[in-house]
Amino acid sequence: MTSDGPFEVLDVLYASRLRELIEKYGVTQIYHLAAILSAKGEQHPQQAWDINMRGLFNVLEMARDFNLRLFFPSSIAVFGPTTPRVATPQDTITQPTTVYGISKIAGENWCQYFFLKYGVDVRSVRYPGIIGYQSLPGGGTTDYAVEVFHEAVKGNPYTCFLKADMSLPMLYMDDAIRGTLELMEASPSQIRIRTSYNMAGLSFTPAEVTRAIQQYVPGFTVGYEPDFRQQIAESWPSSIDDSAAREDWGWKPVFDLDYMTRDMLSHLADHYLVKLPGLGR
Ligand code: VAH
Repeated sequence: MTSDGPFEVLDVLYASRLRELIEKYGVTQIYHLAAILSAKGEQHPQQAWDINMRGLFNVLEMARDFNLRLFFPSSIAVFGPTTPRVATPQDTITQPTTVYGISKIAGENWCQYFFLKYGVDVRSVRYPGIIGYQSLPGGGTTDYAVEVFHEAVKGNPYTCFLKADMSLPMLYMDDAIRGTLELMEASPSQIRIRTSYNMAGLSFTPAEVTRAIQQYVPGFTVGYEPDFRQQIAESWPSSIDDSAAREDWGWKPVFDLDYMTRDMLSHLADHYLVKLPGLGR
């Protein structure tokens, strides 16, 4: 038991255990966040496909059997090199070139199938890169945008695995959580799209987030050594049109680059017990 309620460790591929826990706790909603992300998925393609798809099938079947409301996180990784990169539309070409992206576009269509065929109330957004201080990143192409803050607060230089001018769509964790809850609390009649909604917060490059940090951590430096993740990032959009989410269920981000930077640095300074005079702490 945690301060927020019951806590169980579950392998999402273990369907019978998932069913037991749903019955044990009288679960009414599932936020299905378990998946292998883009970079890790390219290193273990079969495992990524298996976990991302079998895990989704398990929660979709449970949502059907128990009439649960289900959240499925898709990603801007469903877009590929043939997708318009600027202000990527809600309805456009989706030819992803990563296993992760392929699993997410397949997942979107399975979610729509379960809605149309069985009436399962499954809802989804295409998350950009999500940035938060609550945990370290794990296997994504946008991980640099979290790692860079940790190194800045610890007083270390950072070596970025993407090019300095690689612009990607991002979203601060506070906005991501609030927006996801707003989607899940919306009336079913508001949810016009049952594959997945485009969702965006802010776009920036490694150079831009570095400059934002240097406003508060003078002397912080970043070097660039692009690796295989640069090619993944180049296949994704640089900005997203999320007007459908704004019109249908009132989505609106709050955090811009400076606000996010101050919030990240402030929380990480507390975490590492570090003083940041530039931040007035
Ligand atoms: C990744 N953070 O980098 C995830 C996300 C759009 C990126 O899906 O794989």
